[in-house]
Amino acid sequence: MSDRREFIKLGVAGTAALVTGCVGKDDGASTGPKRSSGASAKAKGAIVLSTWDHGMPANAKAWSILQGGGSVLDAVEQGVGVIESDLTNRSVGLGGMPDRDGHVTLDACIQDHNGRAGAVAFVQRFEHPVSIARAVMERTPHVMLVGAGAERWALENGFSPRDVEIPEVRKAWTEWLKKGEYVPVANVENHDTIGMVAMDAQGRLAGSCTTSGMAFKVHGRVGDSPIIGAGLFVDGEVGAACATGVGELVIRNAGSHTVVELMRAGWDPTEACREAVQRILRKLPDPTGMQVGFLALRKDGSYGGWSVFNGFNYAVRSTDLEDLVDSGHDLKLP
Ligand code: SD4
Repeated sequence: MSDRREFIKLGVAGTAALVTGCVGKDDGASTGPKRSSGASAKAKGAIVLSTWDHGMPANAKAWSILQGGGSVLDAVEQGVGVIESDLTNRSVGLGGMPDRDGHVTLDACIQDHNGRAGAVAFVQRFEHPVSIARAVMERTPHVMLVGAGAERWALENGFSPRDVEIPEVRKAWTEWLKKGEYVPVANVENHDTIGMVAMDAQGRLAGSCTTSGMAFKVHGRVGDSPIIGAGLFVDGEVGAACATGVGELVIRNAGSHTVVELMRAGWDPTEACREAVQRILRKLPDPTGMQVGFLALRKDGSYGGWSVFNGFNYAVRSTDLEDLVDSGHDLKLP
């Protein structure tokens, strides 16, 4: 496990030193629309962005759909679907880390150019929660279904459950049970929740987000990832944003919606992500282990990301670029 996911837990004292000693890549200020050192880039035409390095294969799939004339909604659904199907991924899909009762519970959402949205939360035994989310959007008058009701609806609507037993995950859970302590951790490597935002050549936007959530969470806990406005927000007039990291912080600050609204007010995508991060930090007495990263795409093709700590990266695919980019950050891990 530890070779795939390397968590760094900061001591409280260590973090306090970082907060005072190393805030910000440029001037260390914590308020206002500052020019960030990680400036936004701009793509011409279609573009796909997704969180972490598993965003690379996800983007490749999404891009092939766009190139083949598929819709941007198909692209964001099937792009993240590649990662949901990867059973070696410990934070997305059925290969994810379980909650404290040993159950892998999944959250996902999707939103289109016109603001239509679908979501599922706290679902078990389905390989593609993002596809159920899309079906909720397209086949019901609702936005979100959760738990047993979502599972029953999925069964009734043609989704088949899949039972997966991964000894390595079982072992990690039984190890965890020895102490049974839940500590949010900042994942500084990668392989975390996947959020994807994309735009086709006609300027139509869509986004998706899917996760198994925080490892060893309380059974029933739902994070930001399936919450429209928190883990994802798409507004066809403005742009799209998605989030990764400690979901509670993202929900409390309506993270992705905040980023999009800042872009609507004229903020550059990177600066909008940074301001959303700083709003979280301003209310957080101790940021120990509290990684959050935002990724944003504006309708004019400009894009950027920002995170609390270093270590967050995102994958970019456009006509002339296929790359993994380190986001700017406010706090530095030792
Ligand atoms: C959650 N935001 O469930 C997700 C987890 C995550 O990086 O993104 N971790 O809170």
